[in-house]
Amino acid sequence: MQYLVEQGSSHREVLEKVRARYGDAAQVLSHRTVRSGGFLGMFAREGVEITFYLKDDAVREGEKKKADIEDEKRKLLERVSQERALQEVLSEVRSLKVSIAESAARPAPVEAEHPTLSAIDALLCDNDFSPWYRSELFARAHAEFSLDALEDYEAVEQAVLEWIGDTVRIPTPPRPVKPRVLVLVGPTGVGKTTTIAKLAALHSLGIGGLPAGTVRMITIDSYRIGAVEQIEKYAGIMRVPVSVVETAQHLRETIAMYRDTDLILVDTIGKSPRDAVKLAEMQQILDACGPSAEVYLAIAATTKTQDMFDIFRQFEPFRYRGVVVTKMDETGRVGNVLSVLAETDKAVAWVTDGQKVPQDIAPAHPLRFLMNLEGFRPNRPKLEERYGLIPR
Ligand SMILES: Nc1nc2c(ncn2[C@@H]2O[C@H](COP(=O)(O)OP(=O)(O)OP(=O)(O)O)[C@@H](O)[C@H]2O)c(=O)[nH]1
Ligand SMILES: [Mg+2]
Repeated sequence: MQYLVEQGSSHREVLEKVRARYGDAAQVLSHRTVRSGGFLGMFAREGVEITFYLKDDAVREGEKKKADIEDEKRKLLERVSQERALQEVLSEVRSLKVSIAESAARPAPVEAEHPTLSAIDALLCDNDFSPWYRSELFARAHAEFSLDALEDYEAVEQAVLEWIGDTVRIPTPPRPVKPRVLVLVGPTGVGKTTTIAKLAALHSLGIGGLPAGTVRMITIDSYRIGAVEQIEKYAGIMRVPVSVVETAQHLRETIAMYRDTDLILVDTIGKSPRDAVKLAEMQQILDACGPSAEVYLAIAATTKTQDMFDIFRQFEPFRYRGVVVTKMDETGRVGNVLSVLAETDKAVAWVTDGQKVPQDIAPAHPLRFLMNLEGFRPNRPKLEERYGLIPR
C-alpha cells in the first residue's frame, strides 16, 4: 500500500486538498501538528500534516477503468480494422464482379491450345459466336481430330464449317391448308412490314420457294403514324390487296371473309419484348388467326447476343415455328444469330438482306450463313455437296 502525506495551515484545508485530488479513495491514517517556515527555528508557523493512503478497490477501480479504456480502445481498433478489412473485401468483391462481367462479355477461354484450334477460335470470336457454341465445337474437335490431324488447318476449318452448317435448322414444310395464314411478330423496327411485303410479292409471283397464288396482307398496326400508309404503298406497288383491322375480333372476321385466299400474311405491331401487357394483347390477335396459323419471329441480325436470347424467350409463349433473320446486310458477323438459334433449337425460315422489295429476301439455307462468316474460307463446292445449292 502506498502512504501519502499532505500539509496545510489547517486540518480542513489539508482535507479539502486531499479530497479534491483523490476523492473518496483517500483514507486518512493520521494527522499531526507541524511547524513550517521560519528561520533557524524562529518565526516558524504552525500547520497540519495528514498522512493517508488510497483504498485498494479505488486503485483497482482506477486500474479497471484504465483497463476498460484500454479494452475499449482495443475493441475500437479491432472494429476499425475489421471495418477496413470488410471494405477491402467489399472492394475485392466489387472488382471480382466487374472482372466476372467482363469475362462473361469476353468469350470464355476454350481448350484451343493447338495452334489450329487457337486460330479457328479467334475467327469464331471475331464472328460473335457465343462461348457455349464455341466450347461445343471444340469438344467435338478434340473428340474427332488427333493431334496429327489437327496439323491440317484446312481440313479442320472445313469440318468446323460443316458442324456450324449442321446447326442451321430449316422448318419442315407446313401442312397444306387454305388459307395459309402466316403471322410475323417481333420487336419494333426489325423489318416485319417490309418482310410481309416481300413475302407477298414472292408468293403472288410464285418465286422464292412460295407457290404462286392469291395473296392478301392484313395489318393490325393502325396505331403507329404512317404504318397503314407504309403497307398500303407496298400493296399498291405489288398489286396485292391489304386490309386494315383494329381488333382481334375484326381480324378473325377478315380472315373468315377471305378464306378462299391461298396465303394471308398478317403484319403485327412491333412489340418491345419487355412490354408484358402488349404481349398479352398479341396473344388474342394470334388466337384470332386460328389454330393452323404459322407464327414467325422476325429478328435483326444486328441484335446483340444476349438481347436476342431475351427476345426469343419473351416471344416463346406465341409458339413461333421459325425465325426470319432480317438485316443480314448490316453485319458481317452472324455467329450471334447461329449461336442463339442453336442454343434455343429454333429453325430459321427466311433471311432478308436489304430494303428493296421484293428482291432482298430468300429462304434460309446453311450456306447463306457460312458464306457470310468473316475470315473463314469456305469450300463452296464441298458445302454445296452437303447442303445442296442455295435456292434462288
Ligand atoms: N438494311 C436493311 N434494312 C431493312 C431490312 N428490312 C427492313 N429494313 C428497314 O428497316 C426499317 C424498318 O422496317 P419495317 O418493315 O417498318 O419494320 P417493322 O418491324 O415493321 O417496324 P414496326 O412496325 O415499327 O415495328 C425500314 O427502314 C426498312 O427499310 C433489311 O433486310 N435490311
Ligand atoms: Mg411494321
